[in-house]
Amino acid sequence: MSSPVSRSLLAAAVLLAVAASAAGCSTTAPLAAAGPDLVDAEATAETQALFVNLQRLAPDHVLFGHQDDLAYGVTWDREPGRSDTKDTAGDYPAVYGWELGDLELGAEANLDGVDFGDMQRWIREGHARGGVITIAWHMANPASGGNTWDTTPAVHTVVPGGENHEAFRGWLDTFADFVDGLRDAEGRPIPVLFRPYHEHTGSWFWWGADMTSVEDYKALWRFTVEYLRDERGLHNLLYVYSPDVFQTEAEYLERYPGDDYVDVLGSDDYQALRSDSTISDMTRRLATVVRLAEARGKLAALTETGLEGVPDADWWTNRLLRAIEADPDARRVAWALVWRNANAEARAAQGQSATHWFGPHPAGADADDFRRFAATDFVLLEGDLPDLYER
Ligand code: BMA
Repeated sequence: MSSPVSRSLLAAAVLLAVAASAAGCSTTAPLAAAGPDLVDAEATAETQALFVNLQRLAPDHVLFGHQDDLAYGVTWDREPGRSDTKDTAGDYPAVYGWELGDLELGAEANLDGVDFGDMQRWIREGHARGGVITIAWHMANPASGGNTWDTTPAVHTVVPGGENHEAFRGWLDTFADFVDGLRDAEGRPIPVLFRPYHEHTGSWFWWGADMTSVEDYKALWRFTVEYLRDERGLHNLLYVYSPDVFQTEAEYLERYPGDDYVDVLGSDDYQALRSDSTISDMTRRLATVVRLAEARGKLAALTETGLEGVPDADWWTNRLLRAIEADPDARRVAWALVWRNANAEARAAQGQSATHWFGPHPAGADADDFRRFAATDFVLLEGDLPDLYER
């Protein structure tokens, strides 16, 4: 984290090693600390650093994340530099969630109308300010051509040997090309926490529990990793597993593709924070996820949460923060991401609920409470972050 110091230490170690080998001595000391044990043994230095730094922060902090934060807000759309989080608390979120649904169809904008070129620009901006990028993908149904919520069984058709496998490689290529275009100012690939096939313990997406077998789900996940990493050569991805709510460890792990295929153990949980009486369910689930993750040398995260319209004036401190802080294990989650703040006018024009927001916004009844939440030492917004991309 103290970059100039670690750079000069590394330089000193290199000089010593060079001097030692010039003098004919052998040295057994490693030149730099060993890398973390990631899905991708060739992960870029910045990707490794992100993992290690999130691990360092996790015991004492949670990074606040928000989906589509830079693209639009409750009352605005595509305004340079704008963010409902910043408008409310004076700083951007620490984690930016983005969504790729419809990229696989060759669309210019995602299923929520976010232009993919704009998205790449916002990802570069957030990363340049020191933020963290996570990507989900509400992918269309490859068997029926319907959308992501079309639950026609499809997984068995895209795994190796399936009739849609070749076409599905093409869909993964659209992802690989998009991610390959995510570069920092020096041309280095921007690290991305990739969260595919999420909420698979539920049955509302085509990869959901009732639509596919355990083995086919695992095969889909493993193929995806191997294709992106080994065939497409992407080395800036950390892979995030994120079931929906679960009761037992066995249920959580039922479709887990294996330690070699997952870097972060996540949990999507909207259910528990709807009422005071169920907050402890989230605490219990997070504690379980943290223990499972740490036993494997992995990170844990609250990968999606929120309450539509944030109707409670103390939701941030008295629900979300309380749920995370209530248990010494649960509080070691690395980040917590709330879902998007859909533009109210656009939603109403489409005949959909106009209160589809999950983050803060300045006119919200919860705005003061979000500021209290953001001001704690525990919660980190972007400006609170150390350099996450240097070890
Ligand atoms: C859902 C809703 C949808 C949206 C989808 C993908 O939870 O917000 O309106 O299309 O996520 O972002």
